Amino acid sequence: MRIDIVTVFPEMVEPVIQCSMLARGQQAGSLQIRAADLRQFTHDRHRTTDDTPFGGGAGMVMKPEPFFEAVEHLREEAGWVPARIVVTTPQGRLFNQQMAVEFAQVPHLILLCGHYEGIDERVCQHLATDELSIGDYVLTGGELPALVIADAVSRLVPGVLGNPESLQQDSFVDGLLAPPQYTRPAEYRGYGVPEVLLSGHHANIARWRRLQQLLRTRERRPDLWQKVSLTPEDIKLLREAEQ
Ligand code: 6SD
Repeated sequence: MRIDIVTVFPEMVEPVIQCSMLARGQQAGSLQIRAADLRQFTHDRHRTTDDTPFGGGAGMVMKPEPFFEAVEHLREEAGWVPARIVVTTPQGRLFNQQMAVEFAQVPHLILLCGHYEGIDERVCQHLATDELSIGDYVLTGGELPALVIADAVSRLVPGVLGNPESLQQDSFVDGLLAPPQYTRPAEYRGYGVPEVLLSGHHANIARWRRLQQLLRTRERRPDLWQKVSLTPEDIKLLREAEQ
């Protein structure tokens, strides 16, 4: 899979994509992530990427032409394979794990980063396939949301994570939060570890973990809990826990 992050601040994005899991996926060859400098797709002496808003108002708006030309260049370079072209904005649909799974199946993901007051609406309407938000708060630009999306998608690309089984335990995979985890020492500063995890009884451990997922999701995320479909076994686990 190829991921391009189009930005006026490539130096903000590059260190992140050379680090951690993202670097590993790239070494493994299953993933190619790059920062593309939006200014390379300008044609004037000052390499202008923004201009004043039509209709007046404070701040500047990012011009459409460099984005259109950048996407054309990157898609041509990638051989016009199927692509999703994402603009990150607080006005977008809320990004979630299901979208990450969907994007990980597409060979080319292009993330367009806005700045200032935002991007000319024609980019959003006629170039982007998706407008996404990573949460209800306002950032100074699209680089951090683009990196968040790139990270969430990358770890789902086969060959990026060391242990693909761990994906099954992720929060949100079955609409539930993940259970708590513990490691050695079994007692630290007087704080213990739930006995069942030390028992070696795999069926009991699985049941305990499932119950923790149910309890945490109900307690912490009523929005997710509303959508969970409980199995008869889940109902039994919860009933037993309540007694
Ligand atoms: C002006 C941007 C691009 C400014 C953003 C996205 C989310 N979820 N919060 N803030 C954002 C994206 C802000 O360029």
